[in-house]
Amino acid sequence: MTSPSTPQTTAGTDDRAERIERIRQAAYRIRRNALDMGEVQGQGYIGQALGVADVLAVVYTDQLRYRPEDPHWPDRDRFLLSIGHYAIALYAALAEAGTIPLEDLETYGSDDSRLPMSAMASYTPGVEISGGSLGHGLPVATGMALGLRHLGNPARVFNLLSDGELDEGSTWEAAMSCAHHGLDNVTAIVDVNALQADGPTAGVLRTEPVTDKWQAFGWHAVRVDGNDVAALVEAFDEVREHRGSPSVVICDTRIGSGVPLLEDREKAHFMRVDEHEWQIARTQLEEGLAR
Ligand SMILES: Cc1ncc(C[n+]2csc(CCOP(=O)(O)OP(=O)(O)O)c2C)c(N)n1
Ligand SMILES: [Mg+2]
Repeated sequence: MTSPSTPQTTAGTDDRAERIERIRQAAYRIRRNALDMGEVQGQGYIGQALGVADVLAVVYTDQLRYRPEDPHWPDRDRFLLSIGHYAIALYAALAEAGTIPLEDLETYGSDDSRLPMSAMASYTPGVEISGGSLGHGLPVATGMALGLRHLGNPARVFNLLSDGELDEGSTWEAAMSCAHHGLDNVTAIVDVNALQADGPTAGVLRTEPVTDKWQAFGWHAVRVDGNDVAALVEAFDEVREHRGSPSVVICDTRIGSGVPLLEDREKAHFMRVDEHEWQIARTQLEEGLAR
């Protein structure tokens, strides 16, 4: 397993190019961690983890305030993963952040592991809510953000949703409520990978135009290439300054990003990877970092 970087707990003030390179390196390690975990099971939600790695690298190494050694620090920013099946991506990021030890990744999805295949708050340090049943993240984020505001706590609440989660009515009820209360301490992040369990999002249930919908619900909305670290940094820097309404960063990502072998696989939602392919995947990932 690769070693974690020193966690950044505040937005950096270093030179922009250095900052972006540092995040790119973190995204590489997050992808490496995800491949290592994927190999433990031989299959899983590997494409999503690779696709969302750049987003998680920006959030965990550049934006979020937290103490890796004290996951319950009351003033921490909360990161809520409502898409429980993306647990592999979150564990990869938490290992990079130093919240969970790298050795734990070798137990991913095994009996008695702290890292179950669907994220559960009671099992894993740094996991704020249990996922699985889609559409619960934003309602919880809204309640948490109201509570924090009531307490005068300046912490922010982030919620990572998938495009499939936009099919859930509860997401939009919460979106309305969050905007109604002017909760500018909430940042939603939507991973638009254009895919769901039953096929392309456009065919399952049309969610576009996604940006217009969030704006109509009273949100400050920014749409960005979710595999472009520089563009992500700009978007997250911009929304952190926004006041008066909640913000959403809509991220267009590529399933399997960073590993050409795993991009555009036919069965991409739950990917099976042959034994001999893991090393090819790692080599391709390294080649991508060198470019
Ligand atoms: C309320 C609810 N309905 C259905 C499911 C079954 N389910 C699990 S993952 C998934 C796909 C959701 O879309 P998305 O997260 O965009 O898929 P991905 O990008 O990971 O392929 C579905 C429907 C669920 N977990 N919860
Ligand atoms: Mg999707």
